[in-house]
Amino acid sequence: MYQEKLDAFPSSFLWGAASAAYQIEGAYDTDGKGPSIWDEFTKIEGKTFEGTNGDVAIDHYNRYKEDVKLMADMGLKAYRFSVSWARILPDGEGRVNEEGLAFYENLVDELNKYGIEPVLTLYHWDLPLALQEKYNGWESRETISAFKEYCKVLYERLGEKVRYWVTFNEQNVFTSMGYRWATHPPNVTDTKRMFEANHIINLANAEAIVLFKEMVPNGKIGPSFGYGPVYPLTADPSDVLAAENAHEFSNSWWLDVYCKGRYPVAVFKQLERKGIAPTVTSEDKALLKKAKPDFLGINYYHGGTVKQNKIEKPAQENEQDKKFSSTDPYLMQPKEEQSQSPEIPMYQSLDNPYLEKTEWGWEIDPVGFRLALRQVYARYDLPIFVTENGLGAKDVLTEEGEINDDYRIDYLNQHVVEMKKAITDGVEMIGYCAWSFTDLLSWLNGYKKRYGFVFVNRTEQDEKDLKRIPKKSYFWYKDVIEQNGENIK
Ligand code: BGP
Repeated sequence: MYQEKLDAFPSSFLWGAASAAYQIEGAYDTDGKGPSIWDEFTKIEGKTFEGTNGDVAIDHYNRYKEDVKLMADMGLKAYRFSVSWARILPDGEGRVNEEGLAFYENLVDELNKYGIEPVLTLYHWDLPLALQEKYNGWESRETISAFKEYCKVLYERLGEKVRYWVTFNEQNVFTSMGYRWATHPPNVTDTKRMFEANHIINLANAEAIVLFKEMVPNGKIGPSFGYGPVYPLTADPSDVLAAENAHEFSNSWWLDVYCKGRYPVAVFKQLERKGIAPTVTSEDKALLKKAKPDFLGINYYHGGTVKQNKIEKPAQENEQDKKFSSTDPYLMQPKEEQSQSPEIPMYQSLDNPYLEKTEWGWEIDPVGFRLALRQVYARYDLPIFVTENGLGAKDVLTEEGEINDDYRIDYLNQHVVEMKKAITDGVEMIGYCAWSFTDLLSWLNGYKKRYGFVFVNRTEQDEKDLKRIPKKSYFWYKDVIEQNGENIK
């Protein structure tokens, strides 16, 4: 849809930036924090880039005041961060660690002092190790009770100070990486177990929302989902059907549960045929129906392109048939053919011939962002908070001490324009958090792949002085915020 003039961003629009505890905090065993599954996983040889881990990360735990000051100087309106569950409950349940709680309370106070809206993510992947060891983590319903306990502590302590809450970050990503591809903890390769664990997490998400409504009536809560639109390679109706299959499998499989309280039927039946559907009781169904998010958090990096399954139409060997790498989290696709692969009868993934890629092979697709916002809003009728979007790149610190990341400005600008078009289309939006505020530890890519507005002076092996240096994009975003996006064209 062509629009001659774009609507302005709402005056309350939250221009923000995001992070996650394990990727920034460091202080992995300080002040009574218990270990998480990531503390353990990163120590397994060969799992992360050059063996990087979050033991120190960017030392945000000790430097949060400096980081928040940089946010304030930029004029940031919102800051999304996650709480490390094992700081609050070192054993995942039971004993509460006051020092851990104090850290987040201080952080929130610091943000509020400058008028920066805190956006708190309850779970950004760092499950307390104790729960993994004791109950097998998300494969057991005991972990749901532990999660409720943890939520209760935070709702009680921070419910008055934090308005926006995110339950789970990218459930689609951490379940597939963790239980199917063994590229995240708990290092499992079993599709059946993945779907069972995913169902347990759906229940935990629902319980957290139900409890929130009782305890924090003035707050807003929702999950953050890694969404990507799916394109058919051609107008061949079989390819269009394949795209619908892929969409239901990669997006609706989660979003329908969050918003409609039920699984999409065609995918569920496909999993049943394969013998890998999750076990869903009637109590589960009632709980899922009861929990309604107030908004949807959308993390957008890219979508995917598919064509008809190769059983009905075997693939010809050409460049287009290159399979997606298993580390691409946004479109589930088998790296090697697993007997349990439910995708094989549904679709096959390809590169999109119209899109360029980042250095890490992620397609760059700003129009897909508008499409994502439109699709999600039309289907679920909830306000959208973009909780992540950004460009991972190798930044260079010049001899003058500058980082001229014009490529990042260009990327973000293109995406913000498309968001403005989506707003003009009528999509109700709360805000936009770029990923990320400072540079931080990329889960699997160390410090080579950077996203921040603020450079952090360290490498994989050398912690250096961890100095914070605003990049060129920092000043660009400052300007965008100041003008409430008026300068975005
Ligand atoms: C999302 C995660 C973030 C962040 C981002 C970039 O999936 O929610 O935590 O890691 O992706 O990912 P990467 O560092 O792998 O490029």
